[in-house]
Amino acid sequence: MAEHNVIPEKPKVTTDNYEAVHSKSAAFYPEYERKADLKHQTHYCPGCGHGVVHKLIAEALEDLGVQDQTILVSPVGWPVFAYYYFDVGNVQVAHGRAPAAATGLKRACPDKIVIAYQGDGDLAAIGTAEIIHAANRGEKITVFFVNNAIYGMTGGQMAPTTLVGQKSTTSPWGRRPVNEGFPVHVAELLSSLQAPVYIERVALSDNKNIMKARRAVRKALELQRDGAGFTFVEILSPCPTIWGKDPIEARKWVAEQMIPNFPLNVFRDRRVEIPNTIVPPEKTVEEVIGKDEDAGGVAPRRHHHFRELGIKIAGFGGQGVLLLGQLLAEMGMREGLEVSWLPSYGPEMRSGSAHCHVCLSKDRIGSPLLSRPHILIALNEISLRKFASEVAPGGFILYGRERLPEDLSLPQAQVVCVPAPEIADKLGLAKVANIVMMGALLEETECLSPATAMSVLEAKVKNPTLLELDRKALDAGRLYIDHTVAVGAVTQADGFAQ
Ligand SMILES: Cc1ncc(C[n+]2csc(CCOP(=O)(O)OP(=O)(O)O)c2C)c(N)n1
Ligand code: SF4
Repeated sequence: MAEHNVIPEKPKVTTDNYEAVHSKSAAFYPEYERKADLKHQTHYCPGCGHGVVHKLIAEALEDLGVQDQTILVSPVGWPVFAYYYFDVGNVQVAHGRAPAAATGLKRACPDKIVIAYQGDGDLAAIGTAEIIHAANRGEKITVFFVNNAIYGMTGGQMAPTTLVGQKSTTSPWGRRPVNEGFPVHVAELLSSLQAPVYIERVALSDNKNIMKARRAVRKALELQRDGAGFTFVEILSPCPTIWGKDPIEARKWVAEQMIPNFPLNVFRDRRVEIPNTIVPPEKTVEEVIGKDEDAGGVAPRRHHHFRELGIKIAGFGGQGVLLLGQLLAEMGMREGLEVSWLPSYGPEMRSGSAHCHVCLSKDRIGSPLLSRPHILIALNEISLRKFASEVAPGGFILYGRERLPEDLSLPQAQVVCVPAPEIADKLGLAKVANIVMMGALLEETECLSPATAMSVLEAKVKNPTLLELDRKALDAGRLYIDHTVAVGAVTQADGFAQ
């Protein structure tokens, strides 16, 4: 991203025939990445309001000199393509969640300009809760709400803002209040709240109104730059394609149909002082809630031979995949590391596939999601085949079977096979196979201490018989590595552990 703290002089574009007076805002990328046959066009249809709104925002960012401080949050819907155009920090989020993501970003980085750019399907349907609560908390973000009265991207289903009588694929007879309710007036709804500082509705119906929209966009961003509070601009916007109109008719439809239903207005324009009654805590959390006796105190910090270790554990539901991850994260925490645990599993709790990511780090963790884990613990063959190639070169794979499948070659990683189910069966309880794997992991990699493992198990497992089995399973996993793997009896020719 280029430096833009000072308003740059735009380079003049001159040819033999003309000198360009207007040129593309520097807040846009010089070139938009598009497939070869689409290079001459943007994602948006001719006459679409999104292109105009993009332009208004980009010009405002450039003129205010805040391009380098800006984070644009774009959710599902046409707004999600914004990252192809704006040369700012871009974050894509799930449907409706932009105000929540923007809240987190702004709180973590209060000096940034954080923008949520949302459609009406996104903001006023699936994201209703997020926008209302972000506005109600007075988050210091700016929301640009592009209201085209329809779900554009998915081909024209009814939106909460669809007009009474307006046809859509899901209201083919036209919206009927008795069945589908009345259109939701978001700007009015938000202006019933105390915290917002600026709420305006504008329209892209003609040049005069576009200039008003331009001023509103700027004003919202200026207010955010000056630390004011929650700012919101609703923009009535044409969607010629789904409305089945040409661009000129679509603009007319905004003027003649949308504006009477959604009156243009400044609904809120005042500074709000939200009383800050937060006083710094006088006591530590431990002093307030007491020491967690179950935790057995914090284990002494030990030397770790890694700065950051990403572990992926995979298998099927019922194998203790997620629990193994939780235990490792808890152990890391007790050893003074930053930790994260990110589970992923299907709707079925048993027999469906399940995996989790565990990060252990000496530094703050940027993302709990691991695209290149250092270690894979695969508890079944399906997971091994699915995830082995993700392991970082030089990484380690712990496979919970006696040997690798004949046809599988894993040259990039060290592989150790441990027949955990058989070991657990011999101990008398199949479900401690995950603890056998934990023992093997600790012995082979020395990433965490077995003593910490026992202290965590003692805190979590209340049944003494089960705890004893866990202790045996942990030892069995460690011994297997020491006695069996060390003599090369089970690791595979493909791995370089032998
Ligand atoms: C969780 C989830 N539900 C539904 C969808 C399907 N979906 C994609 S875009 C969209 C509607 C977008 O409409 P709007 O927010 O009005 O934006 P527009 O495309 O009109 O600009 C929907 C429902 C999805 N991607 N994710
Ligand atoms: S379908 Fe509508 S909202 Fe989507 S790009 Fe085309 S005109 Fe714009």
